[in-house]
Amino acid sequence: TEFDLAIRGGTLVTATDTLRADLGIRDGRIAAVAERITDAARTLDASGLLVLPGGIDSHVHIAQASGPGIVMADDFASATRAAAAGGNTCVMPFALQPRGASLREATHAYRALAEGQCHIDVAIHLIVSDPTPAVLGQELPALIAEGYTSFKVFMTYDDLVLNDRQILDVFDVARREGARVMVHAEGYDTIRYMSEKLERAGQTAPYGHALSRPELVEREAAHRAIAHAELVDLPIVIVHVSGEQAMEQIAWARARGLKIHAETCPQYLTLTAEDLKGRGNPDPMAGAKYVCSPPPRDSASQAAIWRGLETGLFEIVSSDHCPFRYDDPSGKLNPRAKESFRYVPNGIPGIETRLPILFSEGVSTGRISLNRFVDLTATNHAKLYGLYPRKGSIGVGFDADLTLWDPNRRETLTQARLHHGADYTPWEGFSVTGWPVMTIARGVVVAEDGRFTGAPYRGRVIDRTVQSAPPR
Ligand code: DUC
Ligand code: ZN
Ligand code: ZN
Ligand code: ZN
Repeated sequence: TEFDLAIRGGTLVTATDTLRADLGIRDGRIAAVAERITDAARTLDASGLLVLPGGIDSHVHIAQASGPGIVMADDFASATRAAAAGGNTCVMPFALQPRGASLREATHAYRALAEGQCHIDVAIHLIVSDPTPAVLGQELPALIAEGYTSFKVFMTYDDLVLNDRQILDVFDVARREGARVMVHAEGYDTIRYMSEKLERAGQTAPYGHALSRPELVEREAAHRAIAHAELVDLPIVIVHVSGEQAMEQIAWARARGLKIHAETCPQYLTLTAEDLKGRGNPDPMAGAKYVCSPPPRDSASQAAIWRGLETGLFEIVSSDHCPFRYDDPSGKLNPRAKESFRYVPNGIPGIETRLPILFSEGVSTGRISLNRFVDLTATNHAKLYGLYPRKGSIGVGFDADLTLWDPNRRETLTQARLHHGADYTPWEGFSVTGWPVMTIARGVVVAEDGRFTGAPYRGRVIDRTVQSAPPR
């Protein structure tokens, strides 16, 4: 037989085209796109279904430390299982450099956690928290050359924040070495000022988190990051943009001819700051389950984010999956979380729900096209982070990373059906139209009907090369 697998009768969707064709898969890659493919060891009938490039989630946190004693509630096995069930074929988590530690050693230790434990492919970003001369001069350039071609910097958090000079120095290395930089744009000092003021006034409940980080905190940091990027002449990605004020900065920068990329997340389309009040749940900590940074805003912000998706201001939608457990007697949740919003770990789970939410709220409602959906959830991720043209689209030579999607299937999101390590979903009871009915990772079925199929760990840790990073 010519092919290992044929996918027949489906409608192929890429970022640019929608067409009726069969796919022939050989050795984990797409070997043929043709009107009719017959000579295959196994055939899948995709009639009535969309055949999409598998989702790429380029912003997820897996097995990452989050402050003293707090670790995220997913390891590579559970996170990639959840990702696959949600229609994804590649995720990009972060190797975090703890302050005072070697970035190289932290990265290699993190990679060791991933090797042999992934159900789908993984590509690893770095987080630079301590740009010492050795990190700037040797470790970071060496790691970039080794295949870790993207990294994130933070403008807030006690144990992650870089000052302006450090940001400039790190940007400078990225420019010289051809790496992609992601920026968490929220101002450290503005947040501290607001947090202390709220605490003095006794506003310590989870909702205080939203009050402590008003939109201007994000706007100011976005502007500062953009100015630093202009000074160094480096394109950057501003991640998890939550509202109109940061969007205005990005639009302003682009009008000046600067290359500023932008990401948003489903939480900024579907949640609001009001959710941090706990949705009527009498448990005073119920709102903690919606604490993420930046915080979700209001319905006007949601509308602005939708406009940004329609106009192309946003190029990618990621989950920013950041899972914690709340009913946890073992104390992984910092016991001080009850004391103040300041100690509630920041982040919400979403690796498994990103695609259904964006499809349902975006495509099924007619706000964005199918092709735009594919661009926002797969193609642009691959292009921005050096996975293209190996991943991110459908065509001869691409990895056979595919999601068969039923655009009409109606489902209700619920924790009981999810595979992630968190013990809740912020979207409990959320109805969606459109569902991943099969996920195929390098030619092998890894999830069916929103359920992980139990295949062995075939996911690889992918090294990238700066040459395969896109032109600016
Ligand atoms: N930033 C992230 O990117 N993820 C979770 C928490 C945060 O602040
Ligand atoms: Zn190495
Ligand atoms: Zn962030
Ligand atoms: Zn994140």
